[in-house]
Amino acid sequence: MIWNAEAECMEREALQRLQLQRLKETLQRVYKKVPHYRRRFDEAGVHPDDLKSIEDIGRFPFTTKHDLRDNYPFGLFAVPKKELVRLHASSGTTGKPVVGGYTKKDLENWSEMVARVVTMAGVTGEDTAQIAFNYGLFTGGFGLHYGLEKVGCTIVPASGGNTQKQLMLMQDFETTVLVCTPSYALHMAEEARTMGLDPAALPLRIGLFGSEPWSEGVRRQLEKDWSLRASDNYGLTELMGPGVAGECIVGDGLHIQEDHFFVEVIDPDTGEPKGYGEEGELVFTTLTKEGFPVIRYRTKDISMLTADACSCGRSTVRMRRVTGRTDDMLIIRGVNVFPSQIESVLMETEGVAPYYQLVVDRQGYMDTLEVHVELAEEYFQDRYRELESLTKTIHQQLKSVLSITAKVRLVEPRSLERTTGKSKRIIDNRPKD
Ligand code: DLL
Repeated sequence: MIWNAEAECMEREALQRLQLQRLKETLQRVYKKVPHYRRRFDEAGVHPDDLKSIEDIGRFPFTTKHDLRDNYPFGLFAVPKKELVRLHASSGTTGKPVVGGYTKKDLENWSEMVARVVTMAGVTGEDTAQIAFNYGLFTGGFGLHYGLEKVGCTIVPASGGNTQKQLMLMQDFETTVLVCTPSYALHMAEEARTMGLDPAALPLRIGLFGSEPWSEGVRRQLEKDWSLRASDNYGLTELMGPGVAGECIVGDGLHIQEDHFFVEVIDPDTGEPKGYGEEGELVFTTLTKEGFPVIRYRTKDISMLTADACSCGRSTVRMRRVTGRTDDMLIIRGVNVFPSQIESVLMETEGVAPYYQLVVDRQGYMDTLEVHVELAEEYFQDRYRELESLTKTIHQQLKSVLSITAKVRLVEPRSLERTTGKSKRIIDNRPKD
């Protein structure tokens, strides 16, 4: 089913006309209302009137997380605070959080976009959706909540954590849709088995997973564990939260809500534009946001776009699943390493659980990478003596994928930290230069 066929299946030409008109309005508005943008545009020698065609957006300066931090908390908002009806914030690992402010209209648009994304994934008003994202400043809980409510689902606002209770509710309320991070869904399945419950026997049929990178291997594992269809959805606080893009049931990339966001892909090093089918950093401009519009926001998320027709009938551009963030990329002895490459190797290796941690350090002038890999429980019990050969296999596979050597350390089942939200895979002990 398509939630809003008029918007999601629009002719490309009509969509581009709409985007151009909304881009013009947005640029004029931020120039008038947000001193930061006026200053930046003036410094770059561009004026909103210079935008004659969509391509002209390339003349306008990027916005980065630094700009958001420098203007913390409300400096980039385009309306007076009294017009805002909600604030959210992303925690981030360092410094001040990123704050999003929403007007009434922004919240209406947000729930509309989430309604589209969950409908794409196959959710209907008949479903019971258990939201195991945190409700709070994080956009995941409330964002999914209002979209699913708009679709007419029965919502179980469980929030994150308290896994045993989550599982009890799933059983008793006959939950059909699970909403959380992929890593929490893995953990919940593991916990279910510990409680003597077969997760695959529960009535779940769809998993709406997002908020962190996850591999095809993890998708297969989740689909097997829970006997459901695992669907990816993407978003970020800087743009709104979840609902920016989502996977339809064809499962070949995530449809971007292009009537609300203008997307570009750039080379993260040079800022030069990349074409369809070329990997790079996603950059978004909001087209309808009132409270907190952003211009050419550099997400640091690595993906690529395709405009090929999708058999679901939607005409929107799709982004490939995000493989990682430029700031998650490790540079080890000069080689770029993404945690997702390591996850892909591990997920193809029999005998290991989908939990791992990367410990980076420096010995003398030499960076070292140690991969802590958790053994699957069955493997640990049955085949203790084969562990050496398993270590060797992973070591060789990593070497061929990463082109550097990493030390592999197998660790006992259930010894790595579990998370109810986004997972933390990297421990970087190298001195900060
Ligand atoms: O994670 C919004 C969200 C909530 C999306 C629930 C989907 C579901 P932030 O906390 O601001 O917002 O984190 C945004 O998380 O820049 C990506 O690096 C990462 N991310 C989000 N969704 C995905 C995904 C929410 N599906 C940051 N795949 C983004 C990979 C994702 N990474």
